[in-house]
Amino acid sequence: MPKQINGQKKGSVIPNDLSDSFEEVKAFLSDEDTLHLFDDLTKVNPVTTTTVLKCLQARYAGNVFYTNAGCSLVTVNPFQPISSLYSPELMKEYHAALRPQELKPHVFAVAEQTYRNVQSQIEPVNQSIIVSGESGAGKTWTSRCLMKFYATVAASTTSPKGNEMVERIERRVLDSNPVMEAFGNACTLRNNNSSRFGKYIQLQLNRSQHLTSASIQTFLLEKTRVAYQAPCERNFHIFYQITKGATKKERAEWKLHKGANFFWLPNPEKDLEEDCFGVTRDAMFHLGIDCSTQNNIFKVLAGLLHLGNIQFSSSIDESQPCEPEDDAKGFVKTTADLLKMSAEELLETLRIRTITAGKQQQVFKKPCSRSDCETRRDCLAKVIYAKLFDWLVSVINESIYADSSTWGNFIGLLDVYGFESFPENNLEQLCINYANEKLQQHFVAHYLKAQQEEYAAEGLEWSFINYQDNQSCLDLIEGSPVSIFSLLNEECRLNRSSNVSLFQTRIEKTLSDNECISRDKFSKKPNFIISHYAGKVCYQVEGMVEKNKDPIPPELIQLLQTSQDSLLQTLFPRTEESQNHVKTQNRAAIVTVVSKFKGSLERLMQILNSTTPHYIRCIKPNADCKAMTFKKEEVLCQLEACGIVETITISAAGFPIRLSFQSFTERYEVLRKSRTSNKNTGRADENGLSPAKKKKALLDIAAAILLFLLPFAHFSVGVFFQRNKWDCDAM
Ligand code: AD9
Ligand code: MG
Repeated sequence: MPKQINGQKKGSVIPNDLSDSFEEVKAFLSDEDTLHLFDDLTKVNPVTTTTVLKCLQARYAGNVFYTNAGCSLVTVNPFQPISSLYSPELMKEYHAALRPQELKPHVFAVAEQTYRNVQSQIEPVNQSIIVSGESGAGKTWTSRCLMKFYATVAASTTSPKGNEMVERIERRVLDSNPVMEAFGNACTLRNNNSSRFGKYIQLQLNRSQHLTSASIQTFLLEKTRVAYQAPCERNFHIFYQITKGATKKERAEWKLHKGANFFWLPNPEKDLEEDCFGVTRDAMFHLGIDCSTQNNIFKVLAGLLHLGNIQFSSSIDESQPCEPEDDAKGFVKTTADLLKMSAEELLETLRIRTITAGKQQQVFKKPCSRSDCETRRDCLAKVIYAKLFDWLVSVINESIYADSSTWGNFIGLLDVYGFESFPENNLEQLCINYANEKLQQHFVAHYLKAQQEEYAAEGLEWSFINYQDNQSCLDLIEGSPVSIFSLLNEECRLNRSSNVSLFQTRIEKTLSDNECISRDKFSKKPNFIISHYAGKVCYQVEGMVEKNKDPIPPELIQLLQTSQDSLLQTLFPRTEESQNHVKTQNRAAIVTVVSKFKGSLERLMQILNSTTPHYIRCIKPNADCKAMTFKKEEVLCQLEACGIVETITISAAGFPIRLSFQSFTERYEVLRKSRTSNKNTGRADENGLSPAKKKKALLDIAAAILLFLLPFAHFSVGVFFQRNKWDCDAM
């Protein structure tokens, strides 16, 4: 933990000449009626969770949902559409503003500032906007707003590939949203439109700052949802869209007769679809997925719904395969028809395991138990859906990506699933919460830690502010030599039949030194509790190792390769390589779910670290998603968890503008006394600086001085004066 390096009180780095205005602000603040006027939480004083909370509450009550918090923007979800807040006129206003950050806090202000940063060429030029917050807080909504903003202000001037028939790039980028959400979002207990995958989209700009290309990277789709939905939750939206939105002809073709019941389609009565199917189809079309391919996709999805209705009855004789229950026999046939494969082979693959053993690679067949049959059925659905999702992402990327020679810099938008804690949590929640820990660490490292360390290195007077560092929690989850991930991977590698209680004891014994782990002793199920930065979560151990292994029986892939369906043939091609893969899969080293996820997150972190980050913190003001309802306790928990108060305290007391020495000299060298003025000639001086450049630099300086005079705003040029012994006479 950082220690106090001087005797100052927290947040007391306020110049004496500003202390009068400080007193004024304090007096001003004591009047709660005016709290909502504070656009920036750093101006609230004293900065405590209570004053910050009161300020946000007062603003929310006054229909103000955005507030600056130093380097980040805080949004509080209104849970009701407010059209005037996102109008094209408002977008233009922020885009045209001389200083967008001086307008009312808004997601457009962040978007515009980020856009200008790319232009300013101050390193690093590439930008990232990291949108965080718990499930239902408004991350996806915010990301959509950002995308709409860039699609408007950075609209390209040329037709795509010179072809008027192809939709413009901005349109295609926006159209990726309804498609990705239809296939990757679902109604959960926390959010009716919960993202069940993480997304990082790069909006790539050419030299004229026009959007010319984009690319999407996704993270860990929660594919188990296809075959299992927790009570009161639903499957992915697309399944409801096809069952509600299909035409009569399509219904007949996809065998989705009105009133049909599907196990994998729970809670269909929740009417969330409206006309979403039409929107999804149009968007798919604009992205280059023609009607016949769409038809093919929906037919396969209908096939999965039928597959879910195949139930097995236990076999009395273990040497005999389980039979599908009487009314499930029809579903075997419809599934096979829709997936264009043989019904017999489908049934055989679900009920009989093929084992290859011995030096001669002898093949044995073994009937599966009822629960094994069901696991294989679920696995078949998951493997098809996950492949389909990845394929869709690649099709979207093909449609929106242009050769890298056509663009130079990018703005990346990150929208990952929010922190989750359900009554029952498993590997999915562990991965989701791990991703959130990583992002929190990025924020802490980038902002809180780096800023304070830099002040110390610069020798500035500064009192360190304590903040919650989540390193030990990350060590617990992913660290080496031992962590939860390493123990899970070891279980998978040893491939022994997992004993849940033993595994729990191993976790407890091996990791007991870490202060972030404990156990719910009152629960009958083996579990472990992790104290995350955002709260404690109890994880059930049962099923975790199996989920981490995510085994796909090779026979299932072989079955899919026999399909006559053109989409399935694309998803599961019969190449020699894939045949070999099927053969060797049993022997190959298992790449576990957590290893893959960790790898993709590390790559993401590398990208984020190479960009200038901007943070948007979304707050969910009530767990019930009720419009205009602000529950103090719930907001408080989120403020405390994400370290907002520490951020504000540091921002309020710190230096808001930071330039590298090189950028600073390039900009302001003109003002050095020794340089001769050539104001009237219009020619550049010996440094290559034209009068226009000088004028700009002088204006910059004037603006900086004005900023400096604003209460609590400091100009960090002082940092460079101290460090580089700059000749200040000219100023
Ligand atoms: V999750 O981690 O994917 O489960 P998100 O993405 O944080 O979650 P989302 O953006 O989906 O939450 O927002 C939840 C709901 O809040 C939306 O469906 C909207 O109905 C509502 N919302 C969010 N932001 C706004 C807003 N700025 N104005 C109006 C909003 N409604
Ligand atoms: Mg979301």
